Amino acid sequence: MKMSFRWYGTGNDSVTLSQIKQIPGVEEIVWALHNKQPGEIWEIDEIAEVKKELDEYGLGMEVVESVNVHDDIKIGLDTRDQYIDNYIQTLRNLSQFGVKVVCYNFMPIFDWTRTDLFHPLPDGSTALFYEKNKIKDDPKEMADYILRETKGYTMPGWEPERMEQLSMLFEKYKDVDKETLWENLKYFLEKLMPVCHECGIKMAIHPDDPPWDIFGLPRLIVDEESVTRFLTMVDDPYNCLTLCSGSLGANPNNCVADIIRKHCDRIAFMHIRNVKHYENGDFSEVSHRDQDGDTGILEIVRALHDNGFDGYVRPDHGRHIWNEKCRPGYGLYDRALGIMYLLGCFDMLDRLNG
Ligand code: DNO
Repeated sequence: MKMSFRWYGTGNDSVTLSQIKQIPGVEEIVWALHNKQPGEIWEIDEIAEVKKELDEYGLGMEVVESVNVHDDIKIGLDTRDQYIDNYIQTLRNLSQFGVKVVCYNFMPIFDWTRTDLFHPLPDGSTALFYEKNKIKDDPKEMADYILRETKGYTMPGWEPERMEQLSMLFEKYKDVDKETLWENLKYFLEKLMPVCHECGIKMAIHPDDPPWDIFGLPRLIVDEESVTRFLTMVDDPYNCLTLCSGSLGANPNNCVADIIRKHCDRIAFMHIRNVKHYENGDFSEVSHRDQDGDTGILEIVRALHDNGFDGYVRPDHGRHIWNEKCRPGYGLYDRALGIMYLLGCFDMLDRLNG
């Protein structure tokens, strides 16, 4: 297992590489070229710049999150082949720098969705929160809220340029039902797999967050059944998961540890975070400590450990604590605490079994 930390790049993140370097156990930076639009090729010289920065701190760049998938691929338009070719070129370029895992999602239009980015918790910190009743039919209000609250930082999937085109995007997706989306995902992955073998890069899909349909848009990777369907649909060791405990764990019927026990060999990347459920369907993100939420963090770590997980882990979102001003969910302090908790669990299991 390799511990990693997501970083948005110089000038685009409140956290610095020198701070990350001081968190015990972090070997890899989870990175991306955040200025790139879906469908654009990531050029060699742009990737080389990131490498130069990370090399200075002795931090690796083996995991990319995310190379985003162009909507035309998800919708299945004729133009998709050109965008798939570009994606393939990006994979080839990334492989020259030793990238091993590419995280992506196949969610139509929106990436992860929350209704409150700074919800107060009883201990005085704030965290990301989802209030079911606030997700109405019209996503415009949500989009405006998110753009306002991210305070200058763009949130992946909610970039202002995309949000300006919301009605056009909804129109393009109007005939895309769940089965069509599955077909388009299969088409995309089948084109990519030979290149992934050649380049040694695993494609690791991120589950849909929250794991249910929103705004009338279909969502695919939502539970154990759909994860199994996904892995068998393209049954290839390079077709993998970014298993996000917080995304799947938002549905109280999902047991993330069970999914790990069943599919550990196909998990390339773990996002570990904890969620607390409310009876009315709302949920709040909480600290990584097992007792603070309902996700079963200890069981998750145990399942990874017992099944010999050898992929990458990152603490997913953290709370905002000690008055930190940061990207929603992506501060330094609580994610660093999360790492220490998770490494404590992994180290203890190693010691007990060693
Ligand atoms: C949220 C992240 C997601 C993830 C994408 C993968 O914090 O986990 O935005 O990066 O869904 O493409």
